[in-house]
Amino acid sequence: MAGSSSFVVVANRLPVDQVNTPEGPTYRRSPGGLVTALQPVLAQHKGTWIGWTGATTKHEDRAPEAFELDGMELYPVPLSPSEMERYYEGFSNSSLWPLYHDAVEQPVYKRRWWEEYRRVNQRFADATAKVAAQNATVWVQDYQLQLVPAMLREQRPDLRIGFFLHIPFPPVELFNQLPRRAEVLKGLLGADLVGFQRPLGAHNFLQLTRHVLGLRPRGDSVELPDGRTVVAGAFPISIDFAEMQNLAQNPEVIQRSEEIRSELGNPRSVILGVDRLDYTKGIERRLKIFRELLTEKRLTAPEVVMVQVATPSRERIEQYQSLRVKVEREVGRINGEYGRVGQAAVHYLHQSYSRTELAALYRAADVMMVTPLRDGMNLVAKEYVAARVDNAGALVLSEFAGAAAELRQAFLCNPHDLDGVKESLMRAVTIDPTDAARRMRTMRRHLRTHDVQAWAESFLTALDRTGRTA
Ligand code: GDG
Repeated sequence: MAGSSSFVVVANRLPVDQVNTPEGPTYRRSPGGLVTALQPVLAQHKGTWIGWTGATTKHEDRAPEAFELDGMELYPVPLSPSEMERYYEGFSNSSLWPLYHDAVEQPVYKRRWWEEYRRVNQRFADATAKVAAQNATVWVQDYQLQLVPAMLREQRPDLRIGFFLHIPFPPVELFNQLPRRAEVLKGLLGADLVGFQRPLGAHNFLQLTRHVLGLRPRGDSVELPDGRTVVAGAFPISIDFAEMQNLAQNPEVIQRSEEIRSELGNPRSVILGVDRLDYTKGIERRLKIFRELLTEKRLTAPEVVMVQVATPSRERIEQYQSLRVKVEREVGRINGEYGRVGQAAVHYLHQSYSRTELAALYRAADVMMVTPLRDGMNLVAKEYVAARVDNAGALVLSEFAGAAAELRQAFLCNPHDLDGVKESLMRAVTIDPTDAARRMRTMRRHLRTHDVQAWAESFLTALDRTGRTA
């Protein structure tokens, strides 16, 4: 039986943070570009967002009731601690995440993880089938839910289904490692439109339908044996540009950014990194580069200092624990060799910050280093540009981040080539203000129109079109 929502978003997480009060848990909207872009669409269409609240519940417990927030209906899907371990930490983040990021860390495959991934995907699909109205539009998000489109279509062929992958989609040679590769591809092919960050992702996907399933993709689509056509395309995600720009113009944020510089000892240059503590982000190499430049005396501390915010992430997974040890060892080494009493060379912060503090940090940074080994898009790079309302600052950006395709005026570099990154960083540190302003202005002009609202609109328009031409 159909439900009543004509627009449904399905994502691993609901856009909320749980706040525990004496009366029990309540939810507060979490900051994020995705919810900013989708909230107006959801509010307008009596829409529902289906996802996990972020707190595991024992099997026997029921999921919290659906609730309303800012005009959106939020529909919680329960996850038990062992499902969390196998579906989320296991198959999603220890198999798929490293594999899809060029296997920069060795993916781990375990059969019981797959079983749980399938079961949890089925639960999300069942919930969606229940709440979606007849002929509704459903938008499934990201690698944790790749089986949902086909599971949903089986129950509800009337729906128009879109899928968007936030992370890279690997080439044939890598994807072929995946023990359940055919099932994953068939899962995605349940959608009418499969969206990727970059055209290469769409290309890899279409090639795989040929190599693994023997289909014959043509142009940007592939026809299935049942006669249905699935379209693949690139929809580079972006940020809420206006939100970051407004934050950065706020007098309190400006004052805070001045305070940060003075707390750092008023250095000539502040180099900033802001990342989830993840091995795809290239944090360790970035620190090594800074150390080498200090050793070679091309940079000297504390005239130049580095601030590295490494937001805690996936802390129960072993590879993340060992990354933390390696990063912290490197920070200790740099400060041991190049710091002074009361004057660190690297300020390392394994903490999560508010949006206002992030905006103040962006404004305080002369150089922003975004040097992932592989990244679907990288929103931090775009946020830095949006925050530079003063047209100052310079961005060093990895060619392996999706954002590099758009932010061409950044100092682009290959994060595997340490000497190349060093050159880019030195050019950014010593940039002439007129050149910096020219580059920043061009990047800002691009992002002003290519924001997250435009992204959602372009995906949903394309999804709508697939229904008409089919
Ligand atoms: C995945 C893909 C793709 C970070 N620290 C704090 C904080 N953040 C915010 C940033 C930014 C977001 O988290 C991180 O987004 P990224 O895009 O940089 O990276 P992933 O988390 O890996 O995201 C990526 C993205 O999905 C979207 O499709 O771009 O390629 O890997 O917005 O500002 N926010 C707050 N405190 C922090 O300490 N409040």
